[in-house]
Amino acid sequence: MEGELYVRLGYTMDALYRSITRHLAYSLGVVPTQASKRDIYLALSYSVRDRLLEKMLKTNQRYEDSGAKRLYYLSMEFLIGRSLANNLRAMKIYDQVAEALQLLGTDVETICDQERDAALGNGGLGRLAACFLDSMASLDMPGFGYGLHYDYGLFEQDISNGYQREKPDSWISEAPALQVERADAACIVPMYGRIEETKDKWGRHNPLWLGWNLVTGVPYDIPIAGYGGLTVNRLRLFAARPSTEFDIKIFNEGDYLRAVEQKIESEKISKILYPKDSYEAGRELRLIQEYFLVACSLNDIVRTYEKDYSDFNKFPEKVAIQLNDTHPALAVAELMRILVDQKWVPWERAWDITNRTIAYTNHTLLPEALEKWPESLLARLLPRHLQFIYDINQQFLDRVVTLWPGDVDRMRNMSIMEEGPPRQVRMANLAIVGAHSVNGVSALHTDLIKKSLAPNFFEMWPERFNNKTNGITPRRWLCVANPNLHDLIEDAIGPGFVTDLERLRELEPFAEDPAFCEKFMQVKHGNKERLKDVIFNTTVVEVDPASLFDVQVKRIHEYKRQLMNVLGIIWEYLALTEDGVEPVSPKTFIFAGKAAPGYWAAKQLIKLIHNVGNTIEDDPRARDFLKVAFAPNFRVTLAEQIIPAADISQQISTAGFEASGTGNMKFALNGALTIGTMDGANIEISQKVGRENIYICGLTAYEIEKMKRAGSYKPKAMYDKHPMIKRVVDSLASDRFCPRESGLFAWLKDYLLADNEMFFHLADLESYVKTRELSTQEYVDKTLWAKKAILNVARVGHFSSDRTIRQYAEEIWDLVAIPPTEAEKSGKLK
Ligand code: 7GP
Repeated sequence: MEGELYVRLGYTMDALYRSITRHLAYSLGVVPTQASKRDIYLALSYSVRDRLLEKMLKTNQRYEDSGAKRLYYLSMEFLIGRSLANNLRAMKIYDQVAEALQLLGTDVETICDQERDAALGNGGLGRLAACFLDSMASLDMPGFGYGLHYDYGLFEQDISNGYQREKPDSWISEAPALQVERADAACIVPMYGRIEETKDKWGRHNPLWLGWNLVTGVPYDIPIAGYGGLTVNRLRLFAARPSTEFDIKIFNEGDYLRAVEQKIESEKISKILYPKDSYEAGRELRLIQEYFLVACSLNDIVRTYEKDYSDFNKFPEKVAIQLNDTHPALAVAELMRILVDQKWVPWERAWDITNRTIAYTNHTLLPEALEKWPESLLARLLPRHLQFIYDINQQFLDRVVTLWPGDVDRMRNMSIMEEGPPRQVRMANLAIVGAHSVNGVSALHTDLIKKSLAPNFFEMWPERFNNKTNGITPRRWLCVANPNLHDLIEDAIGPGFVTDLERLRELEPFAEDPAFCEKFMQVKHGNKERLKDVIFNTTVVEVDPASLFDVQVKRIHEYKRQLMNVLGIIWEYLALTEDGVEPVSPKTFIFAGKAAPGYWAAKQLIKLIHNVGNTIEDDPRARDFLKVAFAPNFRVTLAEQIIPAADISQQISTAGFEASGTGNMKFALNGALTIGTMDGANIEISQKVGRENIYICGLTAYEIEKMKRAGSYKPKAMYDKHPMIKRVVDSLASDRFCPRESGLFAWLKDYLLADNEMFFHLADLESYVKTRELSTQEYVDKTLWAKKAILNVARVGHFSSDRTIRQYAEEIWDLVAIPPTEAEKSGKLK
């Protein structure tokens, strides 16, 4: 069909109003005058979805016409949050929609506030994936996400008597307004079964994988709008469904119950996101999930490629695959299997294609997060893949032997198989061997990968290792989260900086402009007022927007050292109540974050934060100076409310442990000053904003490493020597903060004083407390503070995920932008 491919959709206020009312009637069956807020939210989302799909089809056509290379980002997590407001801004229809909604007797904020978060991720790794999708679309790059369509996202966190309680997050009721089901592109995934060793007609070894179970992968596409709304990419999420073919066979055998059981079994695969941000050993269902993602994605990728090409010679020139950590590392074996077993590509050639296509990003050095899967489990679940892993390993070790003959230790260390018992497959080794690029996510982290995580691999393939410092999308983390700051900046430096964030530099002179400083601080104050309400509604704690908002929000983890923050608070509390040292400004400490359900120490920390807060609140000497609030159920939407309101951002991980951090960037972009250790991207942030505009404390990664090796960290000696450290630790271990639950926190004293305390809390405590004091003093000088905050905003343009994605595109993927045609820009249909 030539000419009008689609019904023409309007973008005026009028057209949007008609579209919303039409969806109210014909998608939801409600009369506009009787529509609830939720009805209107859904009708508006459907109207937006129509328009996104229109642009998505056109974008896809443009990519096909160009024959350009495509990038596929494989990730077990995409932490999207809400979509509606972001899409309205990207498509530049926010104001029109606001007007249309007024005609319906409501307003755009209220309606956007109806949306639930899509929480298909745990933390940094999943949120980074979401920022990357936004940047690829905004840069007109053919880059697509592949993930799982979980029924349940990350659990909801309730707080009861200071303890975390988990509740299921049933997200899918919300999903239809965001996505389209693509049953036409479903694929079939085999698992389990056995290998039968046969010979082909030329007498060559020809193993067959037989007797598998089949599961169907049904794709759901979520349109991802680039800024400007012309390029719309897609995130494709697979849901597991029973394979109909298999069902029919059992049904025909008359075993109805077994067939239904099988159905339920299959659907389990995409039921729930694992709620750990470091992996949990040995969970069979998790390995099945990882394989399911890989099998569905590669099936789709290969099918798309084969529409245009009859052999695989051009595959690495047309396809790039990025592995978001090792979770999808089975892609190495699966691509080999497809090429060799299904497409008859010779092994060596297949290996070359695989290696040139796949790249791997590491996101953590924590030993417990390095995935290993028992050989026996793989032998059962994926017998053919295991054979490929053996062959890959054999070829690889042969090379190691030639390069370092007789170096058995090196071989043992580099092998993809770890000797047992039990024998295990090391997924990081598989990813490093299989990929042409291995990258870390900050300069320090990449350095540590080279020197401590994989030094032997670095020696063998130095050119393979590279750094891509993380970034964040300014569309969500400035335009959507902090519209008033965005407008203020736009008034000062003009439009265009949202897609060219280095332009924020032009703000620098305004740091000396008293009128601008005044307005900047007013915006911050407005954001603090907004947050005050959010906190009051969820905790009943009343915070004072005139106080300093000192914020630490992120997953609860020992290495992130929320405990050190609490020790600092207790220090200030004791100084105030026992030594009569008043802080120069009233302070509000704001925490938020989820603990993995099985992580006892992290859950205790949540309880501790609550109890310290209550003790201070109950103390008339302290409550007017210090306040602690723990905002429950941290998620993207809450981050959007908290970050713009922060004066201080706490980024105090033990140096060497936080791969990069991205929260640190979001806070700086919103004008908070960082108190941080020399860890992850904090180091690069301090280089950009200037040491005088950031509060750095604590030991360096190098110093910590040295002390660890020498065994010279003696926390007990520090406790004995330093009276204040002693007082803080003793009060923590006493019943002072748990009068009704005697002994609750006593364990923390043993924990902090043990020589093998991994996270060096007491080693950094004094430096940390002094740095906090300095920051509080400077906060009182409003002129100085405004200047520093503005300079932070002006100098963090580097941390836009647009910059990160450009680097991936140029240095790893060899991916180019395919910008909209003139016809698309002028709004004409093809
Ligand atoms: C996180 C890192 O902890 C954080 O430092 C980094 O900024 C982020 O990835 C994005 O690169 N890691 C995870 O969230 C995670 O789940 C386990 O790591 C593989």
